[in-house]
Amino acid sequence: MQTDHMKVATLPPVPSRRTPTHGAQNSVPAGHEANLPAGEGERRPGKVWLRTASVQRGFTLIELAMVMFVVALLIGGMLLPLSAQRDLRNSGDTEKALGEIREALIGFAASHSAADGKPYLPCPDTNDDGVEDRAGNVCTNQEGRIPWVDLGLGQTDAWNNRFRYRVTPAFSNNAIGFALTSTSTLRVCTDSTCAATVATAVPAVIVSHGKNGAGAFNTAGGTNAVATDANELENTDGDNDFVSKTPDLGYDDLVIWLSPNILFSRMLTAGRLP
Ligand SMILES: [Ca+2]
Ligand SMILES: [Ca+2]
Ligand SMILES: [Ca+2]
Repeated sequence: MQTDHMKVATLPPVPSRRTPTHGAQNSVPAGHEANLPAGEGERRPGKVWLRTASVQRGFTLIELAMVMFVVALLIGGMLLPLSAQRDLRNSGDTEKALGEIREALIGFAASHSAADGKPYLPCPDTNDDGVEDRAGNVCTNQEGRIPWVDLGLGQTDAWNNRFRYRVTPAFSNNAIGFALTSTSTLRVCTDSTCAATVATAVPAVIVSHGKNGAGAFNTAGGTNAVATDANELENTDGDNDFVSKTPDLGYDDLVIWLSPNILFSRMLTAGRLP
């Protein structure tokens, strides 16, 4: 007679936990065994492979998105500063050129004698040849381009427009030169109303019309379209008032002037006055 112990011993064997029980769905497809860590496929074949593959796909997409995001940031972050850097460089180059024009005007006065032996400043160039234009002893026009040939300077600002130059009659007559008593009515103001001034009685003003170039003399011998900004218009309307102010959306002109005191001082140092 068989005991209970003997009956159990004759039952069909229980499948081992190591044996796959989920059929072909959970088994490792042929050829993918190499993706499993060493020994992993043998211990936990189907479930391990599925989890690993799905996690890898997810990270790949996230990483791709992150890389694209970072690249977009880098490109956007580099382009803006490059454009800003170019504007800064152009402004810096033009400011340097304006400073050289001012020095050259002083040098011209120190080296040129009017008929009375006194110094004088050059007249503006009015026909775009870089040479000053006179009618007899006075200027054809008190305002025009800087006479870059007479001054030995570059022809344009960084935006390829001419520099505007206005000079006072009392300082540009080559029969009667200027003296310490000579005065000017040229003014540089803080805005187009000229309620406040930056400088008064200046012998000469030089203007670069900036990046927008509005109203500037161009290299084709003509003039660019006039400005719409009131402060910029003040620098092209041909009178004795100019505006020098902080740049804003409408105003980007660069304006310098010849201080009468510096001019007189340099003439005294050079022995040209009194
Ligand atoms: Ca000329
Ligand atoms: Ca301008
Ligand atoms: Ca004006």
